[in-house]
Amino acid sequence: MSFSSTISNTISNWEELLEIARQNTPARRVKRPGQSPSTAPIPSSLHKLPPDKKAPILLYRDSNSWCPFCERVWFALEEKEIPFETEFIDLSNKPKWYTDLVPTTLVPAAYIEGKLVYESKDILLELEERFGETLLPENPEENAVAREWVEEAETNGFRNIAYKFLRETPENADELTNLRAEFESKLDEIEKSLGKYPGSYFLSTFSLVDIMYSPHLDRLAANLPVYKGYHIKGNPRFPLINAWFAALKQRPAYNRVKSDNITNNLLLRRRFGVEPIGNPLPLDLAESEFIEYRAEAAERLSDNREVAIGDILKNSGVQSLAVDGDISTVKEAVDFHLRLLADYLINGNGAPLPGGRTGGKESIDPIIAATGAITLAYLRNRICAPRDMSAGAATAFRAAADKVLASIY
Ligand SMILES: N[C@@H](CCC(=O)N[C@@H](CS)C(=O)NCC(=O)O)C(=O)O
Repeated sequence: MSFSSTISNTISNWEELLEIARQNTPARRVKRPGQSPSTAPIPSSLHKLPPDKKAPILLYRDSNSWCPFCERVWFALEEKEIPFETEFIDLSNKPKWYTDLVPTTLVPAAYIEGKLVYESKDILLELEERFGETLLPENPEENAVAREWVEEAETNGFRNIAYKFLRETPENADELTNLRAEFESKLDEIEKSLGKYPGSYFLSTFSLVDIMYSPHLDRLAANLPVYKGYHIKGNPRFPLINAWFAALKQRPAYNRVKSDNITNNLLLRRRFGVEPIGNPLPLDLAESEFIEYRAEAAERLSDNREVAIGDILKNSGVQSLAVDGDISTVKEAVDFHLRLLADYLINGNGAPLPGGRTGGKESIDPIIAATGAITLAYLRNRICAPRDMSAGAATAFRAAADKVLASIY
């Protein structure tokens, strides 16, 4: 069997796809050849750094960009528009120099103008100290409340109670009811705090308090529907928390640093072995947002295709479809289906069906179809936001992968 060039040529080549994608999105990342992760985000404030000057911050964060505490720091750096460099730490195999350097051995840690600081809260406060109190209210009384609430976010037990409810599955129904009631009463406290000042944020302006809570509430809002059948979003008991989520969504920095719901869902299952009982939240992208995010997803896929193809060939199982040890057809079919996906991301429903079929009558070679199905299913679950692309782009990417996958058979 060989991969027909007539079929392959039905889709633009990678250079064309990349060029069109780039015309439709400003999103770019830096490539990190041979390293994990294979790309890194570019701080939105990098242009503020004079040439030949080093960024004032070096942030140590987790290589998969899952850590909610690292997200807090990244969120603040983006909000404050401070240029920074990132060094990624593999948490499954922390380097000795890192565990020697940071007393807690945890991420995040940061060199801030040469001073080592660790613990996300302390890093946030140090940034306020050195780069202006832009994330603390000006009014002295409110400023004091903000500082108190930042401390409280670490000591009020919210996180422990919330993650206990999320991760534990007690046999006894009463125990589960108690965990849920305890969690809801913590959310009631947050709801009450959100009602103390005008506007949608904790204080009368966006502040460190919002940053302390957002990575955790985001993960809970994404995971509780799937793993506990419990909804924060859309729950009439928490109108102010819902308004707060809506306000966060308007902030560009938040959209750069957050994870998408599916990344959160997949992580919980993989990392903590929790079994899903409910459905993921519906896609949280407006139709107008889809267009730019689809272009970003296409740009990421086209720009980083070599790494994606290498990963698929090595880890997805497609190799088992090779005939007589010849991987070339499988490789071409992987490449073809990825171009099909990029094309679909760019052109939407105008994109042709696999194999150039128009009415679905002629059937495609089964090995090519199977390779395509594996490729798309693998990548759909493999991509991870914000490690590989923004949350919005990841949402658009997965929706497109599902759509192309559904057209294969
Ligand atoms: N209180 C710390 C918590 C940091 C933390 O728990 N980091 C986790 C990642 S989410 C970590 O480094 N885990 C690695 C380990 O436990 O070895 C902070 O706010 O910075």
